[in-house]
Amino acid sequence: MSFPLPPALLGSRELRPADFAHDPAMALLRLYAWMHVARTSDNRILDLFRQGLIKGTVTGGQGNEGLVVPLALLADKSTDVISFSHRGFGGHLVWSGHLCDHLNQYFANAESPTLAREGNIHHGDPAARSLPMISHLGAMLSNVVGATDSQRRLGRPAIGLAFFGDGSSSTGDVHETLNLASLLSLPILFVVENNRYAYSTPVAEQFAGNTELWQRAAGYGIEGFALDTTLDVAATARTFAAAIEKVRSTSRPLLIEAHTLRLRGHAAYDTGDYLKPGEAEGFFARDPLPKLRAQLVATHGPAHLDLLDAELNAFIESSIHVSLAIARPAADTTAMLADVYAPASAPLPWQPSPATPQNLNAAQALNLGLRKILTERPESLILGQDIGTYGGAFKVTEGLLADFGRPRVFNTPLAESACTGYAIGLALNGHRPIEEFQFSDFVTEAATQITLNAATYRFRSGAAVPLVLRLPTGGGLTFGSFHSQELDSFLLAMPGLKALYPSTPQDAFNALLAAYEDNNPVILFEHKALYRRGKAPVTWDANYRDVWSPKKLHSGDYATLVTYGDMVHLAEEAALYLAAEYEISLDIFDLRALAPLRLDAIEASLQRTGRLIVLHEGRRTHGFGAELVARLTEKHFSSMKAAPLRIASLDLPVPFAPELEQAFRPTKDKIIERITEWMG
Ligand SMILES: Cc1ncc(C[n+]2csc(CCOP(=O)(O)OP(=O)(O)O)c2C)c(N)n1
Ligand SMILES: [Mg+2]
Repeated sequence: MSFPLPPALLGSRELRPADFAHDPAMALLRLYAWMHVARTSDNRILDLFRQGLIKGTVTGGQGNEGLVVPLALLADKSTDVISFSHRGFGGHLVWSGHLCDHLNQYFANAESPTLAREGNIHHGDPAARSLPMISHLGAMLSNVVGATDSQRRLGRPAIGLAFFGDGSSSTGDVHETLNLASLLSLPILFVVENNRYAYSTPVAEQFAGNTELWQRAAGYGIEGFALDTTLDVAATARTFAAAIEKVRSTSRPLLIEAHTLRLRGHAAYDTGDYLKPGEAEGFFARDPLPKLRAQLVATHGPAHLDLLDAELNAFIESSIHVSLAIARPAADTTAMLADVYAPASAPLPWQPSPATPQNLNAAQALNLGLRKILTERPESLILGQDIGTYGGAFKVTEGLLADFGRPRVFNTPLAESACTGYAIGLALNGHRPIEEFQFSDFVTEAATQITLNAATYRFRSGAAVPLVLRLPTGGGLTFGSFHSQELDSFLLAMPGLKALYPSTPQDAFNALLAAYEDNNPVILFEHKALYRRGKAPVTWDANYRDVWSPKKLHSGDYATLVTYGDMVHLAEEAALYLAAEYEISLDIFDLRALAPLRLDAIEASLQRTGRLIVLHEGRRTHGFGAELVARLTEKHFSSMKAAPLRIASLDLPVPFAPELEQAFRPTKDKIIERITEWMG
């Protein structure tokens, strides 16, 4: 269905500082036209919600147009990066697409830009560097920082525009991101949309002491100022234009506390009964849109403005008409499931090196892989805590900074959430970051970015996030509860993540290359005990992608044993003992890829042996073995000769003392004991 032709005044989405000098009347009319369309559309969206034609809820931008429309018009849409907040409908309209595209999102129809997988304002246009929001406020700021850095690295004079509310200013992500942007000296315009409320909570209940949010800028070593965007739209636009220019030319972040309005409450369901008497009327009295209109009436006459409004309103109504007529999407679960991951990519044109095998431990194999990637792939970069001069807590990145330089190998502050969000932004714009977590345990700090942002990106926006997260994992080293965990089932309960878990130096090298070239966020679990467990020959392996499938390590007929990581080696030792003492042999599989699971070879084995043993280091309850056992037995129940056996760690926090930790996790002796008991 074709979309209605927009009125001529909406033909331009640009506003330049020079426009105010050359044709101030036209500049004001353009601002007014976009603000009016934003306001009226937001109001109509609220009506349509109340009529039941829009589902979920709607968080309107009424009152915020005087902030977001000038900024969107002034930004360079051909290069800048932006992520609007839930008050940014007017900004979305200006940035890209037809009004109908945005309405399609609200109607969640078959032409919705998120394929109706997301609702209301949770859309964007990643191809045009408008990064869609997730609900978790503050989370998108670091994405803007990453994508802007990516643009700059590609030689483009981009800036980033990142919005957050007064309420959101309390999140850790906002703090982490302001610090990171300042540290990396990136050109980001941070805009606090201060409407003095977070849902029903007034600013007085949000923060104490200095409530001037712009003054926080000094703490990050950046400039900041406050601006009341409710007074005079032209003056606001001129101030924003100067701010954009400054950020672009200095490549430094800037924080603007923009005082703004929330005219229709928090969301469609908000009754506003927490407001003081007369407070809502006070908001409307400060509304900049009628003031701008009155100014234009004085210059152009009332009839001109009436005509303009009528033309804009007719466009809105015909756009609503068109979008409403588009059918709701047919529920296609196959298509939805197919879109959780970005499609398989062609292998990268790797050099066949090293051609001669090198005797390396897993840490050295990973270092070799990182070196290969940095040498052959200009879009790669490596970040993490202490990975620079120090070479990482486990020395996996040793020497890389010296050889490849700080722009591509750099230390990050203790800010796992913002650093992961930053890596997501880089990945969205064509870079391929590899992020090292100092210990896998610290992924909980970045849980939102990993599981809700990166992992869902493809499904909800179509954009790929090629990102490698390296997680030094597992226990057995007396590191205690917070440096020893296996978080595989915790992370992989969320859709959209891939995961590899190598157990040998060669597999570690191969897994790194396979993870790197994948167009999805891939978690590389690196067991800390394996880093220096022993050396083995490592070489270029043309079949490196085989790490996405299990590897059969041993053939036997009594049972099928599935394991991965450090446990692979214990399983092999236990199997030798069982063969010698009990004369039973096992089919042993090193799973290697935890997501997606490819179980064909294991299933064939299980059909033959009829007995299943799953061994892993993670805790038993909700452990990864529960999924493996369920999948394999529900499919092959009729071939099973015995109940499946799960060998895992106890349901405890990882205890510290060596004796306690040994009691917690599987050991060779316990594996033998459990299997022999099970054999009866
Ligand atoms: C991290 C997080 N916690 C809670 C919420 C639920 N929530 C949605 S909007 C909102 C208020 C946000 O206030 P503010 O940042 O000032 O933005 P405003 O809605 O006023 O524009 C809350 C609490 C959320 N989206 N994200
Ligand atoms: Mg607010």
